[in-house]
Order: sequence, then structure tokens, then C-alpha cells
Amino acid sequence: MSEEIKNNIKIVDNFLRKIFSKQKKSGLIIPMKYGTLTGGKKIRSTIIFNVAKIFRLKRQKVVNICAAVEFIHSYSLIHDDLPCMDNDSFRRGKASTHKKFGESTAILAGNSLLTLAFEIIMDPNYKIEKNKKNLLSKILAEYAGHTGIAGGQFLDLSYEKRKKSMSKIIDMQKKKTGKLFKFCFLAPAIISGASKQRIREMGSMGEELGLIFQIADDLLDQKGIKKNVGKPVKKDQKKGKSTLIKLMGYKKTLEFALIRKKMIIGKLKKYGFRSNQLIRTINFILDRSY
Ligand code: GRG
Repeated sequence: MSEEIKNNIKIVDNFLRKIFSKQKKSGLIIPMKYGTLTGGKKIRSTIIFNVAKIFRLKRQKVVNICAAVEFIHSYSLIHDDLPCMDNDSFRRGKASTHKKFGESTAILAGNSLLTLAFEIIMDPNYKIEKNKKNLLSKILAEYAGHTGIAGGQFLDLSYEKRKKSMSKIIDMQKKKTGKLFKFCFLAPAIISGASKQRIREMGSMGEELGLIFQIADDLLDQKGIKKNVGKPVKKDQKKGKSTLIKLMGYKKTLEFALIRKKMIIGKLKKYGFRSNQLIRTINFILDRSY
């Protein structure tokens, strides 16, 4: 893992700890922290910082966005591991949240992380314009919901043990994983006051990168090592998941992802040195072994 990513993990984890420390006491705080703070690459936050650089924004203008995204991401992982979903006992090299605290607690901790995400965007101490907070909250709510992450997860589960076309799989993965990446790309553009066209352009690059990230995750499930990945591997085949690998094999899927990655990097070149960090992160996403 690069020093940049390690450093971003520290910055974001410290901010998340600060948020948790300011919350009123409840029995759910410990499982919420467990699902959010113990492990994870915080790659979505790194992307937000990288895109912020393109739009010349300081970290404090986007750190609440990082927190909101990490809360929603962690919530999705907690629920994804539940027996009624992917039924996984390990995540990030440790017991899944429901294995450690029980199913009902894991569901409630996940729900509470979702609402905390919006609290943190609307926090009066977060100094960006109110109309931007409203717009960001509206977009994030839509992307997390039935036409976004939750809808994508629904499709993912309903496609198990069925033969689905390439376009159906891509659509499902763009929803399940791509929408949150899309948000990471367009949020800094919105905060900086970029044009509608620029915001749209960033959003579509983000969704594409989310697809590539999901493909990398699927490739790791096939060829990765449990110790590195932090969760069991070779599950997709056992569960009959509809993936591009199942449809066209490992090699062709990797080639497909590499072509799309090149296209994103090509589009970012116009930002010159300000896009260098983001390009490094994009390269990491397909090269990673965890
Ligand atoms: C509406 C947010 C929401 C959730 C309910 C359970 C569910 C519906 C959606 C699941 C979405 C999901 C788990 C998508 C997979 C995305 C993915 C590849 C996750 C792995 O991300 P990493 O590698 O994980 O960034 P770390 O552990 O590094 O944080």
C-alpha cells in the first residue's frame, strides 16, 4: 500500500474517531466503530482527496464527504455479510460484524451508519454552502437507494445461479459498486462550483471506475490469497454469482478492465499534474492484491 493511501487512512480514521467521540452514548456505537474503523483501505476517501486536488479544494472541504462515504460503504459491507445476503463470516481479516455482535445488532449498526452519513454532511460545523449540502445529500440518498447500491445488491442476489447478459451484469455492478464511486468523483466538483457538464463528466468517470473496482474485486476472488484479501476467496463460483469472469473468463475480463482504465486515465490527462495522484490511485485499483 502506498504511503499516500496509508496517510489518508490515518487522516480519515482520526476524523471518524472524532465523529464517534462526539456522538451521544448508545449500545450501537461499538459495533458501528467495529464495522468502520477496524481495517479497510479507505480507497473511496483517497479518491475524494485526489479529485479534490483536481478542483483545488482543501482537505477540510471534503473530509465530511469522506466520512459520509465511508459510513455508507461500511454499512453496505456489514449488511452484505449477513446470512440473508452473502453470508460471510470474515471481513477485513476479522469476524464479520454479525459474527461478533449478532445479526440484529449488525442490522441496526448498519442502519445507524447510513443515517450518520447524512448527519455528517448536514453538520453545521461543516463549512460549505447549504445548497451544496442539500444537493450532495439528495444525490447520495438516491445513489444509496433502490436505483443505486441497494438496487444493485438486489440484482446481484437475484442473478445468482442464472445466466445473465454482459449488459445486465455491468448495469448491476455499476449500481452496486459504481454509484458510490460516482459520488466520490462528483462531490468535490459540486463543492468547487464546477459546471454541470464538468460534474456530469466526473460522475461518469467515477461510475466507470467503480465498475473497474468491482471487476478487480471479482478477479481477486478468483486469483487472490485469503491472507491478503482479508476475506475468503473463490466464493463467487460457489455461490453462482453472475460476474464478467463467469461470462468471458479471467483473461478477457482483465483486458476489458484495462481498456476501460486507459480510457479514464486518457480523459484525466487534461488536468495535468493535478490529476497525477488520482491516476496513481486508479492504477493501484487494478494492480492491487488486496
Ligand atoms: C444501500 C449502502 C446500502 C447497502 C445495502 C448490502 C448492500 C445493500 C449492498 C452491498 C454493496 C456491496 C458490498 C458492494 C461491493 C463493493 C465492494 C467491491 C466492496 C469492497 O470494497 P473495498 O475493497 O473494502 O474498498 P475495504 O475493506 O477495503 O473497505
